[in-house]
Amino acid sequence: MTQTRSTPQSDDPARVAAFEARIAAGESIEPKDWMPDKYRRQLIRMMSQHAHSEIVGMLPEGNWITRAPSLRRKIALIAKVQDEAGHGLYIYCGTETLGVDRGELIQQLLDGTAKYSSIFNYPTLSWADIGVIGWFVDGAAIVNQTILAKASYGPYARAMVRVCKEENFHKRQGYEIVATLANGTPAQKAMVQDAVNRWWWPSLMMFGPSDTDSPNTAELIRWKVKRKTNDELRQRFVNLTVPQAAAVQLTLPDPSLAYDATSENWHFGPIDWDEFTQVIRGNGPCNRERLEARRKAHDDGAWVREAAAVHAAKQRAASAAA
Ligand code: BYC
Repeated sequence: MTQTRSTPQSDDPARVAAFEARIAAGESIEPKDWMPDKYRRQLIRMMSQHAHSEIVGMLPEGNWITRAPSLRRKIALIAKVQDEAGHGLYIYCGTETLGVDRGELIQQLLDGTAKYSSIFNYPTLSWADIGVIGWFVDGAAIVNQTILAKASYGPYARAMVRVCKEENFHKRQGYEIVATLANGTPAQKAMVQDAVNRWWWPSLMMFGPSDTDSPNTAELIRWKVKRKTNDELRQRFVNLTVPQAAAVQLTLPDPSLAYDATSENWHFGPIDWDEFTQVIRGNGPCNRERLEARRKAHDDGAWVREAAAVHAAKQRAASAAA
């Protein structure tokens, strides 16, 4: 703990006012700067959920590495999944700048007490799902994270710059798979349309509850962690994706989709928030499977952590003796 780190007692109004003036002036908050305890806790909550999402997000696509239809597709998919591991580690590092230990955060994930993105609790049933995940899920992530690259907390904002560069590649490889299948045989076209039908609504849920039901948004916007609300980002994603679907002659599964020339937005139908609530409470189609896979990976990696700890202890002893 640094001396500048805040405690609940230190959140006196004068310090909070000075902090908020820095935020209002567009300054970046850095790890050793004073910050209100609630700002720190909000960041730890959001960043740790984000890191967990990247790590759990490897699983649905990882399932298809052995079944990719060509060597070229396999290489691209391995690289994408590896990038996601990197994003997770990068964001865990960012979270540690706030004074938490990543071991503690990972334990919360393994215990089932931490959240991660709802989207990764859906199954990948066909190769087309890999294309649609790149197009929709990475596409949604880019919409969300391009804005987070302007977040008030420096380490998180900087992490997002790099992450978004890689997500752009992920989205393109996904859309290219989709375009190839959409221009393929009738069976391939049916397969990709089926994947679009299954992933569309869960992708809209990625942006979180509607603004009226989002307990954290107002505070995060005030502190410029979030720069746009959940509904604003969801609308942007829909506006970007509708023409992309038309370009590959696929149909988004929403009969209410209609262009509103006044607002220049694509109006969309109601989201099934009951489904979203079930998924984030642990009752989605693959929640249990995902956590079991993470626990197994953690247990299988125990020997690596032990060896690394022994190595680090030896290094410390050697430098102390030198
Ligand atoms: N899933 O007040 P709200 C990726 C929770 S991975 C689960 O609106 P907030 C990728 C929310 O946490 C990208 N939970 O919250 C990887 C809160 O619960 P708590 C993941 C959700 O924070 C591999 C409660 O609902 N992206 O790109 O203002 C392959 C109320 O919500 C979800 C990020 O993590 C959800 N979808 O806004 C491919 C981005 N939505 O904590 C791609 C960073 C909401 O109060 N995070 N909840 O118990 C964010 O931008 C924001 O945290 C959110 C939610 C927009 C997600």
